[in-house]
Amino acid sequence: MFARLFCWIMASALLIGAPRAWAEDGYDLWLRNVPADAAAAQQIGANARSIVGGTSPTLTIARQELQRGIAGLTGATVPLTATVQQGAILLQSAAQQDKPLVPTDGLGPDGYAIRTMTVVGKPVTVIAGATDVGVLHGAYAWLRLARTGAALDRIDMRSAPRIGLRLLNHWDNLDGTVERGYAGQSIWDWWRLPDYKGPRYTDYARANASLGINGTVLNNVNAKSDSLTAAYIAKAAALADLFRPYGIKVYLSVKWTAPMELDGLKSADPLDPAVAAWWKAKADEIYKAIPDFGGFLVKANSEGQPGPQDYKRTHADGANMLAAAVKPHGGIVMWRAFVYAHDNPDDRAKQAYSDFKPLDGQFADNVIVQVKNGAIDFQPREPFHPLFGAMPKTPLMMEFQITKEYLGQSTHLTYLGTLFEETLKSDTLAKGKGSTVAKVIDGSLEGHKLTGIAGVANIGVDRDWSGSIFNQADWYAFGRMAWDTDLTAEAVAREWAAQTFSPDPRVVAPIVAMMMGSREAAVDYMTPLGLAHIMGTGHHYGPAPWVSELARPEWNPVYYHKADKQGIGFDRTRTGSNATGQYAPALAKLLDNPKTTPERELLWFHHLPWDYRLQSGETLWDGLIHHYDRGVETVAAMQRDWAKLKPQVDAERFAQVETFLAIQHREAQWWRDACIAYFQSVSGRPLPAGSAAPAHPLDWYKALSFPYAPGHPK
Ligand code: GCV
Repeated sequence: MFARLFCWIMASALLIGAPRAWAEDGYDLWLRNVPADAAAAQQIGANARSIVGGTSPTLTIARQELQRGIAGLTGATVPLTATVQQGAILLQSAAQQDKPLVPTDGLGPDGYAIRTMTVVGKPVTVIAGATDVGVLHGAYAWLRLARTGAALDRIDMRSAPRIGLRLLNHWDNLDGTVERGYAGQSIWDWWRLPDYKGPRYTDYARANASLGINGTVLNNVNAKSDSLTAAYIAKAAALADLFRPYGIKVYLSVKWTAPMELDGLKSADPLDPAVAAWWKAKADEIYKAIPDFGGFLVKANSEGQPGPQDYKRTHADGANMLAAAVKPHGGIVMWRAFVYAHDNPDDRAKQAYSDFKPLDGQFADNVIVQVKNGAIDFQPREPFHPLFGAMPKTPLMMEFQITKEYLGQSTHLTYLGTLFEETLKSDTLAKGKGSTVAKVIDGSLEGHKLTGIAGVANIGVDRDWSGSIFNQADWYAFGRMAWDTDLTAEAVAREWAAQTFSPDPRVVAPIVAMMMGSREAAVDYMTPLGLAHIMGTGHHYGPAPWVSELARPEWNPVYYHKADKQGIGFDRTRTGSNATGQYAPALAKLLDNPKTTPERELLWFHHLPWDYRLQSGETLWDGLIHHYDRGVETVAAMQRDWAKLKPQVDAERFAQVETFLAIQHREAQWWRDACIAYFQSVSGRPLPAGSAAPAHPLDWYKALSFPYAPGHPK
């Protein structure tokens, strides 16, 4: 045993600082179990000599994860023992213990405690939870410590999520395509389910459970009724069975007109008793197949989807009718607030608030309203959505987009942890200072018990799951920050880089630095200073600020930037569209004045002359150009920083990132040049000294077309 361990340590020592001899394709995500360096392997081994644990399906998974992880890190096989030995790991679920060794009160159903302590005179590590799933989360947390090189001999930690629902939303279609998906086809092989359950499903559950994600909405919010047929319910049930031991529930998006499409009902009016009875029977049928089914997600009266407003009913009427159907089974309804109507002339950024704010207090207690982080649509940067803090009587859940529809899709390195952190820490001022968005969604601001956060998944059948190695970090960051909204993007990036590449600080530090500046770089080369929605039509790939001829005003980029000879920006102040008036008065007052508006959101709220002076003293025009320049330069710097990491990163992943950074640099330049060419055509201004002219005339950029761009719903 010791001889084997010694050989392993020697072998892994030789590998330190050298590229790995075998291929890394990203499949293992942050759960890579590769040899730790000698000192780390030794301390892992010393604190994990055996495992004492239960035999439930979930505790078995916890034990197997530990065994697999420790074997990968140290080369040692860790036995399951009945008695406590020195250096053992004890898995303790209060649900299965008369006298838990570690108190589990306050941990809730998902939380865990890990403590180094003495049991029957022997130093051991106890991983405890109030439930088996809590223990599983604790096992993953212990492995995270081990993989990141943390000390394992003096652990005393407790961790429980404040947000109850931590879900992925898949925009996966039944035909295998993924709306806004950039990582290949859907991982759900609907055709061969429920019979064939490939290994990816289990690995998907492992990855999510390792972050504490506890639910998944399987199908696109632009839903097909077919997902509610008996055949598809059976397929969803097969997935639910696989995910259950990992603490992950299954949810479905539903199409409002399903009763008409599937069973020929005359209407989908939520106040029609026949419609309510249909949904009740459908819910009963689903719960028979999936007893712990989570509930429904609904996109209604939005972008052409049907909904209760088609019958002159409100969103609350619709949500409450569905809520009544799932309530006897303990289910919930997540009703999306992403609405804007093609016939509403008001500022698009105001429309969700206008529809939903008057409904505050009218939703059933098992309804939660799901609100995107910003009021338009997952832009590189948006101010937080004005509904946060504005509906005190209604639980609101966050919807982030992990897939990067607007942030470079599969190739750009644009770490979203900073976007998540910026939004969660935004202060709504709804109940005075400190009324952060995080406190709205964790329920603490208004005392709500039903709480949630969703991320639109970036997962597909690509071998690396997310279309690029660095896109995995966005899935990781979503899960970790959903679990603990206090985590900083930097801390999460550090964890991720250590587990995904190496805990060696010479690797972690430069990678984290690249990640931390990356989203701001994308904002700079795409939509600086609060600009938004100036990308290509439909596929949303690349720049197109000139588009002005689409049927509805709010489909056109020119609607969003309003650039002309005199200036640029959308006047959303009191004297403009008055979107500022949807924020708490103290905040609205700040946002009404360009001098007290955060400069990063300047043109979101204000239309300003090109000569307006920025905080730097330069004109708005010059500042805009400099932001574009800076964005491109930052990507070039990322390329240089990555090149230096070649000796420390395996060849396969190094090459992927190197190639994608080259694409990103080319596309950043394209964004910069196309936007400058266009804005210069309207402003008529010269470029500031030192800024290069765009590589091509404006018409060249306008002529580009991308008929087969991925992720675009046809
Ligand atoms: C699922 C944006 C996207 C759509 C998406 C929609 C939504 O408009 O471009 O693809 O549809 O948001 O969130 O419902």
